[in-house]
Amino acid sequence: MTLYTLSPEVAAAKSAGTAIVALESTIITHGMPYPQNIEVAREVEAKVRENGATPATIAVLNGRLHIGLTDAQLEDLATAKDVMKVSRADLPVCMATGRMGATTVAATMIAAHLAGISVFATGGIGGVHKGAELNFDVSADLLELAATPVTVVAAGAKAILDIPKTLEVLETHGVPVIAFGQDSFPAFWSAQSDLAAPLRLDSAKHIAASHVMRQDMGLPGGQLIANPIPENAEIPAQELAPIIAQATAEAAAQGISGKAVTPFLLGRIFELTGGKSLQANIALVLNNATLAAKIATNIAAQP
Ligand code: PSU
Ligand code: MN
Repeated sequence: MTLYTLSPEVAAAKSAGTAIVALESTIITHGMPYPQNIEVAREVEAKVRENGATPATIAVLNGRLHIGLTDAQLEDLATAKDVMKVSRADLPVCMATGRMGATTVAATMIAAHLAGISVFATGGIGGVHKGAELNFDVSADLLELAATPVTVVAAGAKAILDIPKTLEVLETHGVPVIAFGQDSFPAFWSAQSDLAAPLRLDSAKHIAASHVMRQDMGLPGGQLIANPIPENAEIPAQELAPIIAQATAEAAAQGISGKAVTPFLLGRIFELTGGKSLQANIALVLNNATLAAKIATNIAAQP
């Protein structure tokens, strides 16, 4: 038996050799509340289509890995209870035991690569958490970027993370971190940060060409494309700093650890901003879906 099921739409795109963009599902189940999660998931898929590519939202439904979900499957996932947050370590366990699972950036990259999909759009990646020198909390997303040849479009990293340490780990592992159209590394809710991005490219065409160059050279690992949030959707960093500090302190006080840390922080920031963080999050995910679709169409156009 094959390892996964393609949605009819994704199967058609694969036979035609047209562009496909992978989308993750942890953002749906653990990153946003219902019903905004399902609305955003549908809008992101629509944005990919508008820009000439086919969306492939990835999740595990009753133990089956799905590459592309029908609307009914998307709804099942968004409303299911007890959905596992599935990273590299969890994916085979979730599949072998028939559970529902939402894939993180790491697991979505693995699934996309299995299905021959080169480009993936998300909001923010996991990274090195604040206090990592004591708690050792480093997301498996960073090691996946080093291992699996998928180009990931994100809006940089959230300030819940230690962004300088996140960039250092990516550098150590040889992951190209490429800011789109600017010199600084974007900081999720803010387009600019005071950190220089290691690399910069100004067109989807060049990003596609460097993806293809890595394949031709046989280099393992992907590219991280850091796409700044649209300026009209930004939230000033000084407005979020005290909220992030509070959420981080609460996580420590309540002994939250392991894979629960990121969902806990995202949920508290949503509550403490009265939903404002979610509006920005939606805008940047749509913006990333647009760029990812353009990169994917450029890759698909290569001979
Ligand atoms: N950061 C965000 N939004 C998210 C996540 C991270 O701004 O939804 C999710 C992604 O699925 C990411 C995962 O892959 O959290 C990382 O979790 P961890 O830090 O436990 O590796
Ligand atoms: Mn972690």
